[in-house]
Amino acid sequence: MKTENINHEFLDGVLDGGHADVYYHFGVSSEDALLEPLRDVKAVIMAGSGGRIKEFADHWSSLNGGSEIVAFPKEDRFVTRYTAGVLFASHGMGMPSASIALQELMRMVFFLKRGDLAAMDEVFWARVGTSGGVGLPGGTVVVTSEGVMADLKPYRLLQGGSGTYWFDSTFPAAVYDAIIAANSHTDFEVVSGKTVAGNEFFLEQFRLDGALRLETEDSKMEWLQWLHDNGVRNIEMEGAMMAGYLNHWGFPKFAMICCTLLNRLEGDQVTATPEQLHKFSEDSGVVLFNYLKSTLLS
Ligand code: R2B
Ligand code: URA
Repeated sequence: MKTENINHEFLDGVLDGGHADVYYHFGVSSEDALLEPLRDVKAVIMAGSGGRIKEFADHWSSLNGGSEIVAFPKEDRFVTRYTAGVLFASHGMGMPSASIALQELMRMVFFLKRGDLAAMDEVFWARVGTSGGVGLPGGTVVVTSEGVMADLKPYRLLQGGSGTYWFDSTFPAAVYDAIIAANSHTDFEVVSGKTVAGNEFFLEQFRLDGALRLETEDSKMEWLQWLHDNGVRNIEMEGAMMAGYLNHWGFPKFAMICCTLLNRLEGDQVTATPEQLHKFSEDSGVVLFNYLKSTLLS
């Protein structure tokens, strides 16, 4: 961990009982007894939708002999479940929403591990989601090697008035290699590659089917081809920020696993059937659980 990047000014007071930490968007605080069983957390798994979180927790519980599932009471922002060492939490859509979830979860992990940096080093983080493929057919699963923004540069935020905060939004190679190795026998393709995180589903992903249309067929195809030539394999909306923040604190183990819903070189609209979409989404879960089984159950 990079202790110099952890907000000790605020967080150390939580450990020594000086003040509580209120994880407002999750509806819990560091003083809630509900968090006590979570001290043993080994992995934090995030996904966009609350429904997936409930399914993931149910599945992980069944793989762990029907382990008890702890549900956080507040569900109007994020849905959260904990079972058998894994905390599952939804993050909504886009980096503004997901950054709220991630920052509160990072604080929660700091509290749960009592600020023990070696214990925090052991925690695995992942986002499992959907994406648009770049040169890949719908149904491929991409394990991200590097998160970039729409200009192929790393994640950054405005530093109002004075410039820009830059983040390292690469993903640890040992982890994405291990995830791919744990999934060598699937009936679908699992590949690694760079992933663009767009701040917009339509405009920053160069779609022509939004209410607003700022690109042409030519400029869209030129952008997509440029992404492809530079090793981008899919486009989603959270990964670059997540890698940037997790790297900032120095977590060594994290990943993003996304199924592709369509090949953006062939279109903009998501026209897969509900059955196909269900299978695509299930497959990204299969990739996650094959890895979790290989690391946490063996
Ligand atoms: C993938 O899918 C969502 C948009 O449909 C967004 O959260 C993302 O990253
Ligand atoms: N999610 C995205 O952000 N983009 C897509 O094209 C599909 C899913």
